[in-house]
Amino acid sequence: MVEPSDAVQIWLWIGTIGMALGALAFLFMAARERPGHRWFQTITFFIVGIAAIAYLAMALKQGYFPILREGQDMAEPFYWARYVDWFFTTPLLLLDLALLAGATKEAIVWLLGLDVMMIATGFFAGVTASDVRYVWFIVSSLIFVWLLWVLLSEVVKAANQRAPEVKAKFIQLAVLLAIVWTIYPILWLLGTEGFNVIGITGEVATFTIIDLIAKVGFGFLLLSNRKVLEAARPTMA
Ligand code: RET
Repeated sequence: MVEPSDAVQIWLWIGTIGMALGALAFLFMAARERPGHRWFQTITFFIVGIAAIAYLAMALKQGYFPILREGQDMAEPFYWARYVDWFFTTPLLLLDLALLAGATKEAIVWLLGLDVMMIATGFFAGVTASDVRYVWFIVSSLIFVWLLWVLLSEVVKAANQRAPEVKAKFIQLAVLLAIVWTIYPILWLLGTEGFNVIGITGEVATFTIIDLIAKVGFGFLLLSNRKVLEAARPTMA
């Protein structure tokens, strides 16, 4: 690896533009609502806004360093900027979902705490050159399973108390999240962090697509129905 290839760069620019357009759309949606009535629009704006920054850094050939991993014969870029993005944005995605469900504050702390632990251990997996990275991968994956369990038990229980249209929106988004998020560890294993079956271009391309679905797609689905958002509005302020 000398420099990221043109194909990698194109995907990173697609990610940057996609996230930036999403951020603009959600900012606009937030601006249309009264203060105190735009929690979901605001949280979702920050999710894609932060991702746009991470993608811009990567597209500008920043936020990575080359790493030669055990079992591979060539150094590959390790994009640490992704993990900074995920560290802040995955808790916000879960917060969106937990507020929609009307989860207890305690359940929210569990969900976000587990998520932060999953990303931190995932970062150690990615940054480690030796096969010790698979130890971190397993730890992170176990925390991920725990997180999904909290989401599908505790948080679903709260959502069951909601009005039918809020509950239906929650189920739709929770299913999308559970499916799309499960692709991340699989892609990690297939990509350069793991066994490098698909190569860096395949990895960056697939990450871009699933990141856009997990953030912009999720955001539009969540924000598309204002009646649902108003019914689920947190009453903190
Ligand atoms: C890693 C590798 C270690 C094992 C596991 C992972 C899970 C990552 C996830 C990331 C989700 C990212 C999202 C980004 C949106 O743009 C760190 C890949 C379990 C679930 C939703």
